[in-house]
Amino acid sequence: MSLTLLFAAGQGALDEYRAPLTDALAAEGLDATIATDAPPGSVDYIIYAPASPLQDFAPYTRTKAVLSLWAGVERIVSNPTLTQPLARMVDPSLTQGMVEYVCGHVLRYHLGMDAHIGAPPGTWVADAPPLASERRVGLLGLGALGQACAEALVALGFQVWGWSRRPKTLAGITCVHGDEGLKDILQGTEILVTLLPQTPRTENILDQGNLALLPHGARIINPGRGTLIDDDALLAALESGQVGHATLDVFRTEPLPAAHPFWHHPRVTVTPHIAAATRAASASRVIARNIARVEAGQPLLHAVARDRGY
Ligand code: NDP
Ligand code: OXD
Repeated sequence: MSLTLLFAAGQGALDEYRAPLTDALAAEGLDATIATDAPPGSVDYIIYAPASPLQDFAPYTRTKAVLSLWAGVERIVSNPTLTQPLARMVDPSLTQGMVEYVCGHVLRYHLGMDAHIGAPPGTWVADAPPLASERRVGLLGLGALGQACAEALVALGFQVWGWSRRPKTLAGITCVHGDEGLKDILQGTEILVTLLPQTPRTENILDQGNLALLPHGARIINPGRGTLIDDDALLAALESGQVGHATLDVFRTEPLPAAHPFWHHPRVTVTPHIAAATRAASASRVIARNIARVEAGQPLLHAVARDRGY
């Protein structure tokens, strides 16, 4: 039986996906038609990205799952018309991209690279950085991405702490959770990486009070979501020196508006939501595998828990 897949990921997105998705479906032995428009009652699966105008999922009565091309699902998870199971993107290439972004920016801070890159000719300050084993890096979020980053940072020799909602035990990582755990991790963290999802409970988690818990001059890297940080509190903490520098990849409004103070702040690096892209070839394999599982009566992988919001 042939399946109908609705590719709802925004104008032109299917151009990039058609060939890899066709190959991935064939490799799973699936016969499917991929369309950007189809009668709702005929659609077996929806492949979704937030650029799609699709908002009303109610007419898709036959649809067995909505498969997100994004890891973060905050723009779809609370849609009241969505009653179908929702899977988010967990993909080795996306994870690898995030590991490279996080390790690169952690090493920039750890090694104090800016001091040398920006130094006037003739500057000779032989101030060697500490070893990674003398530096504590903290991750808020120990999910698919946070955990992979934590493991890579452990492999580089850092003292790694991680904070999650539920308790965890991970080799080489000091894992904490809950309100007390948040305090503990913030108090000792010189370089903080935020890899939490956007949910009502994570909004403004880095507010004035929590930023004040960090050691003076701490660095922040946020590839998670813009809402995790109270922008005004961060700007104040940068002014006072409480936060030494911030690298921000995600923002409340994207693209970051031209007038936003982050663009011009000397102690902020803005990257344009490029920490980890979803790559068509590997994402297509993830999607096809998940469809094959559902067709075989197996549980959907990477299912989003609606009540948790991630
Ligand atoms: P996961 O769902 O795998 O992990 C989320 C982590 O956050 C889990 O460890 C979870 O805890 C923790 N968490 C969630 N809510 C809370 C809370 N209230 N208190 C404490 N911990 C909490 O997500 P991923 O690792 O795959 O992705 C993380 C985020 O990264 C995405 O949601 C997205 O926003 C962002 N992202 C950004 C990209 C970019 O290019 N900038 C690319 C891809 C993703 P627990 O383990 O206990 O459930
Ligand atoms: C994602 C992202 O969630 O790119 O996949 O931010």
